[in-house]
Amino acid sequence: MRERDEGRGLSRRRMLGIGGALGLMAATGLSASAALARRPSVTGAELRSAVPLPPPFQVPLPIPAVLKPVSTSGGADRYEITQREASAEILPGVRTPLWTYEGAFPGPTIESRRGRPVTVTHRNELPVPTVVHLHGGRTPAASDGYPTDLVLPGGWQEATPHTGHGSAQEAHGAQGAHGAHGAHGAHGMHDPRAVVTRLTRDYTFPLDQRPTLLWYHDHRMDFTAPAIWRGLAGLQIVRDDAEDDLGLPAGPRELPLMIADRAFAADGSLDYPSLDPTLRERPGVREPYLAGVLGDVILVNGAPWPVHEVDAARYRLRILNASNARHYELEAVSDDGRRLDLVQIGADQGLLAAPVTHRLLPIAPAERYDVIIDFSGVPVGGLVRMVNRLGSGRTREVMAFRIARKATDDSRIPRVLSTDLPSWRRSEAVRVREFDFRVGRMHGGHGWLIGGLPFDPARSDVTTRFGDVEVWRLVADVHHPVHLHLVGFRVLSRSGRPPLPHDAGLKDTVSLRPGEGVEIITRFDGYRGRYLFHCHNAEHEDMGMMANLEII
Ligand SMILES: [Cu+2]
Repeated sequence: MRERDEGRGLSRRRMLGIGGALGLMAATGLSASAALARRPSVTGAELRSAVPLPPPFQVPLPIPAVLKPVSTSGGADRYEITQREASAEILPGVRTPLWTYEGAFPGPTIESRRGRPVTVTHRNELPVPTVVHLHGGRTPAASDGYPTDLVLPGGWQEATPHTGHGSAQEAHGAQGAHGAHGAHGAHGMHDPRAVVTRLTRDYTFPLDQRPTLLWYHDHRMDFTAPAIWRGLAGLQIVRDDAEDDLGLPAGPRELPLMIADRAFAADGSLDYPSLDPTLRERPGVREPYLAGVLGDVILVNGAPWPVHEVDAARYRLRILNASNARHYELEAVSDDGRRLDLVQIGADQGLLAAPVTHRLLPIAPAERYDVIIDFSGVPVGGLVRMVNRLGSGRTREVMAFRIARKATDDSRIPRVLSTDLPSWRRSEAVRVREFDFRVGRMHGGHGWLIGGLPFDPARSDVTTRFGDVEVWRLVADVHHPVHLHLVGFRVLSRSGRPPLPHDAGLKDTVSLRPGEGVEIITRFDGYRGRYLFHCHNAEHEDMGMMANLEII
């Protein structure tokens, strides 16, 4: 197995920075399909930590605490989350300052039931404005965390105009007062529809949607990537009776796994190549990292290469790739080199119709996979490593499971998991749209563009009628994990061929590979209002790769 890896090591480990992208696409005149033929496995550049890193599989896997509601009356649950600075011992013996939800990274998990509304009052005690988005939530626009719907810190003063990308368009007006409408993006674009609050904001989530794993994270205009990197990410789980009745592994045999890479500076802080480390004024990252920021430490639930003791039984792994730019191809390998099946039961937007068995599971930033793994065939004392086939050196390991004891197991994997998946047909689509996701010129520098344009909150990009079914064709230069707010979609095709096995089910993020064209189909319903679609490589998102989606 090792030899085979070495044989294709060169291409497997090739990383594509923005220079590489431009080199492939523009300077040499290579077409997208030629770029695809070279198959770079990663888009982005890796930071190297300046502190000693611990050996793998020493730190126990943390399970994020479940947040207690402050009220459950009136058929709805109310929660309060304070966003504040905290520090944590992520690497043994090293203190790391973080930006957190409730002092923890990941933030506390919110457990919720389908159709039971949840209101979360977020209080911003961080030094910068924030925005909360519940990724995968079917949420009214007012609570969806539009990037200019800022929650300002108590004492926030409007920053002086930065000279960021040197654009003449960057004329800032005066920021509106307390609770005012209107906000400015860092590139000086006034957004008259923004609803800005000071200190707190109530986000209301009806959760009238299929049960699944959601995640909440920061979505502030121009500064989403560094804010998530500093720790602003947490999980929310939606359940319902039908799923509870399936007999899937549950309780301690259901594990949320938030995978994220990070790098550490010499003083123990999280390293990140921000142009403005205060994250107050000038957005963006240093040139080598424009295509994405990768870390050399793999965290699962905030712990480096953790280990978890398990029974020799089935487990349900609810995997989220919360990395800014890193892609993974996960496989589970036992001591004797045997690969365990990863039986996928759910996608971003809930249960599949039927299980799909993988040996190798690709997972792009923001994607979620609901997977059953069976440890019953592994001897007690054995170790099963979760390996990332796209990594090299330390980033090849993710975490491990140590089989601690024999155990009885009455869980099962039903052959039919759900019968409510939408089955939209091409013939139902009232229109087909095409969007190019490409590197390009933006504000005098390099940016990431959709249809040749960088994000502008004031521009109409897509306007669609409530209830319309549409087919979208998404075309990529390098890797772009494309995310639609509000709606789930089905993958119809990849470069004219049938979808891949892991494209099954209802998704809200689809991984475009270099040079690929992916067709998706969806119905725009749920709520009317202003939403977004964007690349979920968080650096691309901050540097232009978003667009407006208005449902009327
Ligand atoms: Cu992208």
